[in-house]
Amino acid sequence: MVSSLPRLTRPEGPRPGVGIVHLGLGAFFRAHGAIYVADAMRVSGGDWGIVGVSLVRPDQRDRLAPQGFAYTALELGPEGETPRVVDVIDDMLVAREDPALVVARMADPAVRIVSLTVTEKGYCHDPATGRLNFGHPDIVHDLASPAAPRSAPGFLVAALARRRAAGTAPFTVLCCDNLPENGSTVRGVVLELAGASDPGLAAWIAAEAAFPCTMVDRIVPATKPEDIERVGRLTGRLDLSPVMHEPFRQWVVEEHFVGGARPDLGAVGVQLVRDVRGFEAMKLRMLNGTHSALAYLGYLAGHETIAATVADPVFAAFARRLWAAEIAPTLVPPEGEDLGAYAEALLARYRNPGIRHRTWQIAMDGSQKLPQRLLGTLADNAASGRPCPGLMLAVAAWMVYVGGRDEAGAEIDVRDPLAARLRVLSDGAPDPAGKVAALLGVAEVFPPAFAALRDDLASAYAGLVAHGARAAVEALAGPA
Ligand code: CS2
Repeated sequence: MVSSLPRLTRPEGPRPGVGIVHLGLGAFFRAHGAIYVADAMRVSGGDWGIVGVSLVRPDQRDRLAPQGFAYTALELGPEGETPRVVDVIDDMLVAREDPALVVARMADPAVRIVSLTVTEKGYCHDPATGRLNFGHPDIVHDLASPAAPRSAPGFLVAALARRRAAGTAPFTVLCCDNLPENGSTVRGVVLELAGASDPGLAAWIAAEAAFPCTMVDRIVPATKPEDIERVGRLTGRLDLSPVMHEPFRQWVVEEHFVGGARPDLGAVGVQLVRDVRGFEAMKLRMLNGTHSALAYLGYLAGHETIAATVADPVFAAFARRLWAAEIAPTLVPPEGEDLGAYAEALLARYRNPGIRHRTWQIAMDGSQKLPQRLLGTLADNAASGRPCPGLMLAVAAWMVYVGGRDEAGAEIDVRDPLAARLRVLSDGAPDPAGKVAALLGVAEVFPPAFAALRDDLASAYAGLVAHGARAAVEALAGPA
């Protein structure tokens, strides 16, 4: 038992000033952006300490506060594990407890960047169109109580309004979520929300603030109780909030910051570019697209993790088929990238036995993820007349998954903001064709043109139900 070990404490040493507020301080940012920022300060200095914010729950703050907000990042490589203590988090706030304090910290002139990992659903937008959902309960709330917001867009607007009133320059909004053209998407929702109450504020934000697009990449599974044990045994310290990550990391950022103010990210391997779109499309479609495909199909076939899924040669062959025949043909590789090599590197990353990334975790929030991961690729293939049975099978697997029963008839714990509605639609239809038609009617997810794919999706769905996910994958990918 590691609970008797001394608690991890913050290492002694000079403490940089705070320059960043991060909304949604979860495992991913702590294993990715925070480490880059720590590295950049180590190389080039600067006051880029981070105030982390949890929007709703206090548990992360409660685990980190007794450790002085320091935590262990454990790199899990095929050849072993390497721990490192990260001490770049200066403080952590829980927005639901004191929203005004969060707005005040974001409005501090010393803060030059507000970064975000609030997950796809945290932007309260409509995933099919990218527009703000004015019917979202948190947006309704934030329009009524703008000084005590609940949503991430609400906090951004409240803090930018405060800065404008105080004559302070806006901050750079650095979105680190897997959204298409993430900076532009967040800019759009912020301008819509600001414009609804104060068009002058929206015009000021549009003219003065910066919303660089970014591509973020590192596989960081949710921390599990056994990870706390593992880190304790390895380091001799009790850390209640370590993060587990693979060795690989990539961050491509559009070079567009208010006043040019940012940590020296270029010195530590961040690619600062003029246009992120090619990198982003490659990553969202090649990595996240196959992640989601393997998550739904792998889950239905009874696999707990991505590594277990691709250990089955039928699934590895299926991923390769998706990359080569259905995803890569829709992409223009960014300069310096070779899509074939990128795909092989992804498969090696998925196989990393140290990373226990649950299919169930990746399957979460599919309604928010499908458009940028699978549906855009599918639409591009359809427009070029290229058949894409693998992508069809993946979307059909999502449809089976949100129906809430696995192949053994057991209940699936579907986590998705639309879960209840999706279940009602699925349960209300008698057969695969009816279920597919009903789900294709969810306009937040599927553009109207997808109605034309109904028959193909229905036969993929019927195949999954009749033969099971593994057999359906094998039928496409060839025998193991
Ligand atoms: C995953 C991503 O959970 C998911 O949906 O596909 O978190 C993925 O691990 C990262 O985007 C990798 O960079």
